Amino acid sequence: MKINWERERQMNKPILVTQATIPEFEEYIEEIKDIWQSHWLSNMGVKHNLLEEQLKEYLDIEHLVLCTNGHTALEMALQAFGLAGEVITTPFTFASTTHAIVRCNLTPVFCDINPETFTIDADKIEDLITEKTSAIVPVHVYGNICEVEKINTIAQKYNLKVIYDAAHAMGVKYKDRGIGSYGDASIFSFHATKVFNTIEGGAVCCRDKEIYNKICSLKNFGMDTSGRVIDVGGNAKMNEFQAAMGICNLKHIQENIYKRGLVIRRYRHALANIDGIELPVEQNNIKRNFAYMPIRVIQGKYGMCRDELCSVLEKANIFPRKYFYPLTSQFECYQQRFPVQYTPSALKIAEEVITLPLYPDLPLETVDFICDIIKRK
Ligand code: T4K
Repeated sequence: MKINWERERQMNKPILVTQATIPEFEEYIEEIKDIWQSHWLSNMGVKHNLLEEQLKEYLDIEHLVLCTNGHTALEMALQAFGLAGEVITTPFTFASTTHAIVRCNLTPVFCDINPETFTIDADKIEDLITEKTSAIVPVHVYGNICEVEKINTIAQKYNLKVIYDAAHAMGVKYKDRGIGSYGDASIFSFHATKVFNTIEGGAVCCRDKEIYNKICSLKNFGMDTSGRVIDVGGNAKMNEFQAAMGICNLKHIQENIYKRGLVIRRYRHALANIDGIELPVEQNNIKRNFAYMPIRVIQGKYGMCRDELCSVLEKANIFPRKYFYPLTSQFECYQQRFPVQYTPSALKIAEEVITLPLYPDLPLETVDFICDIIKRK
């Protein structure tokens, strides 16, 4: 396909890593009209409750608690299980995962990742288990699925809880089951940058009714349905405007995932067979959500290193991101706080990875434009 470089240049519009998906303006206005009539803005209102029901069905799970964002969802899930001591997790993730663990007074123990899927390497978990281990917090990073069966077997053997950070995995299914139904609990992020957004937002899914009740209370200052304060909770309630955005966006999610898939297919086609550019594996038995487009830039095989390629793209007004560099285990705020395990695969991949621009309305000719720059090295 012929690239219209000049048009791109004239538009001079930066191409960012993503662009929030929003409904038609009129559609949202229509959805929020009754909020004006009712004056009911928050505290588990009609929109909130409707979205919870819709998401339970869409995600194919029994219990779901909506919250203000994915991060508070994760903190509440960790708190609800009353965990203590050490938690085995991945350093190849967004700050939120490790911060939530540390903010819940737990010690993260970093496990290396599988270099093909970028998720926690399940074969390395057992070596990290001690008498202090209480849980495993794996991440379905980029919407890639962790080895849920192996993780489940380990958790059963050692009596550990498994709480998945499924922030990237909205709508993903594995073996025909909603991904949120694996483990003891999973959290989703509905942030503006995600496959599905409620502006800011998130949810916890869990199997156990008691845990569900506990999270409902934790998100509302620890109050139960009769108003008794039974827990030291906080405020993580999703408001009606967020929920209304979710109701609108949920109507378009399938179409948006389909369009994301077309963008990814275009990238994969254009970037196949370039020395030193590695494309992510496509997992089997998965209904995917096409959340991110990570590539690896292999120094020595490609003409430049990852950071140099980023600079070249930035000069062309294209802004990919280094999700996830540095590893969370390298964060300044954690130094001297707890021992950091050696995770060679994660270290290597964090140095090589770039996530390319991806959103449903990203024009395919812009994808070609980006790939052409990568090909020219
Ligand atoms: N666990 C994992 C594994 C996560 O990745 C995250 C969040 C969480 C937990 C916590 O979930 P939340 O509490 O956030 O619900 C972004 C997102 O803010 C964050 O949600 C996400 N992960 C992380 C991977 O990416 P930044 O700092 O890179 O975002 P920012 O502001 O640079 O935005 C990236 C691009 O998105 C912009 O270049 C343009 C576009 N954008 C952004 C915003 C805010 C829009 O088009 N509209 C917008 O409103 O963290």
